[in-house]
Amino acid sequence: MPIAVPQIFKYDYVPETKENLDWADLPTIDLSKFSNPEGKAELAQILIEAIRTKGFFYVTNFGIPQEKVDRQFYLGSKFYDLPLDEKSKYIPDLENGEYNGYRPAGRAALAGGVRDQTEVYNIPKFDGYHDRDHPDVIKENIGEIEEFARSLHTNVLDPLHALIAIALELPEDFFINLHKYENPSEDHLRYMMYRHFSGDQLKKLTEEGDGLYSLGHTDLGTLTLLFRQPVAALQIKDHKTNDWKWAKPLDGSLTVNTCDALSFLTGGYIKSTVHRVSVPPPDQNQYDRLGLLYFARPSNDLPLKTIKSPLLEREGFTQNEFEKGGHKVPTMGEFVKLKQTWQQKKRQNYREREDEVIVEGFKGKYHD
Ligand SMILES: O=C(O)CCC(=O)C(=O)O
Ligand SMILES: [Fe+2]
Repeated sequence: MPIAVPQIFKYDYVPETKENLDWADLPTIDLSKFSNPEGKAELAQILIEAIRTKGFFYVTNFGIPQEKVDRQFYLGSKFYDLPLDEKSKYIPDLENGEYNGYRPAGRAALAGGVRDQTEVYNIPKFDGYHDRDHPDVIKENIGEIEEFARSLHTNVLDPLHALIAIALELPEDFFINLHKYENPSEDHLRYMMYRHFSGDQLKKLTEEGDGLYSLGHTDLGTLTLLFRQPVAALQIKDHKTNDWKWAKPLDGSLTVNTCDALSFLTGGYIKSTVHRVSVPPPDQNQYDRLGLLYFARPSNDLPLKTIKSPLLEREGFTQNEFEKGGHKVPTMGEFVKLKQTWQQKKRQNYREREDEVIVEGFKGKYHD
């Protein structure tokens, strides 16, 4: 009889940086206050202020045990341990904007003539419309992954969507209804691996280039959830000062940013937050950086027109870039397809495809 060997499922995080970085000062949404009416009203105000001034905020006390998060990092690390041949079986038609499955490193041209070393594995929403095959390590744990993804929807996205609706003076379930889990949408969970650069490559990237793993960009959905990431690399562009600040990992928290769809739906009242990923500080640049993210998006059939809200009307946010320019308003599904196609296309040169029209009224941009 084989002896049962206890399995160690903890993913080992790397030590935090000791460098004195210019950290962003971000507000926190403590969801333990969500269950009482005063707490909820207070959170709605903190959230809208955070979104309007910073575009990034932390969320704490969302009721998902740290062990479940650690397990996801562990599964992500196991996926990235697979040989390239095995992972490559799951590459979708990236050139035509497909993004669920595996994206290998080397598709983006970074500064200094260096190619990216970032791998992505996207697992779509379990809504019955995204049937995909996975390698064994994912397949064998798919029930747990589904439960985790659904818990993000219930424990994090639903309350945040309620708070945004309250702040915009809309019925509490307004955004929740646009994101119903059972409706087809392009939500996905992501394991992301930034392999570290060393030697010549690191030198070229940081000395000849701008030292960026990914250029300044906005995400295309509603909210992006990032699990605590001890390797400092994410930088946020401050809405007011335009300075780049580092996002600090905070224990037991999620870092959340607002994205394109939320900006379209609110006529630009909520901005899509610009962020980028830098080479980590010197005491961490020898580590690979594993990320765990969730990208939330409204239903595919939702037209991206400005919603009616008493607050938006009072403040004069009644048209987004499609409406102002007299362009056809795309649905969320159309917008995802077009922006993903722009994003996923392989680049031969740094900053290729900048200012390309993605949809009439919206161009592809790298933000400095
Ligand atoms: O890795 C990160 O911290 C951010 C990644 C990101 O911005 C993205 O994948 O859109
Ligand atoms: Fe992003």
